[in-house]
Amino acid sequence: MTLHLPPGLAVTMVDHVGIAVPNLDAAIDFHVGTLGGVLVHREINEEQGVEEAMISFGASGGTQIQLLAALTPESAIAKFISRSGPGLQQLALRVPNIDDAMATIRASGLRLLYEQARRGTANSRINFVHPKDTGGVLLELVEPASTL
Ligand code: MC0
Repeated sequence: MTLHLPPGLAVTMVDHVGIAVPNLDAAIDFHVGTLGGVLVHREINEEQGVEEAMISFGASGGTQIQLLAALTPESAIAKFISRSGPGLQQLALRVPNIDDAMATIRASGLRLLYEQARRGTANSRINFVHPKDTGGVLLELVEPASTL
């Protein structure tokens, strides 16, 4: 798959991959108990309509798995599961500055889902690029609360 990202997007790493799950506790049990990950963060994000849990692997951290459960039937996660079933829902790329990244995406003609960045996990700032503009992947841009 080719993601048609503009060359100027200053991605520093894959921040996380998001998995839509029907039952958050069961998914945490699997990722921690069976896969050996560590639950490093859990929160409810009402605006996004999700309860989410971050799973980290290995001593150095790095790319995490984000488990996403719907809070309401209108949630993007509920719609995704009813259409496609549980599974990979998004790829999140870390950027040093979300406003710069959004400007670059806009200049490239790709569709951002939000006019302004919104609050994401652990007080990060996030936006999304429409999956129809990225080769079929819902792409999240994330600026962590403290840029690493
Ligand atoms: C929909 N489509 C996807 C997709 N969701 N393709 C790939 N990956 C996805 N996740 C496809 C559909 O199959 C359809 O294709 C086309 O996009 C348009 O579908 P739609 O009817 O407009 O679909 P909706 O209503 O489900 O909306 C899709 C959209 C929505 C991406 C706009 O899910 C959205 O606003 N997502 C951003 C917010 C979000 O995902 N929040 C939850 C994570 P066809 O070919 O049938 O036309 S919150 C989060 O991630 C935070 C906490 C964080 O990380 O910090």
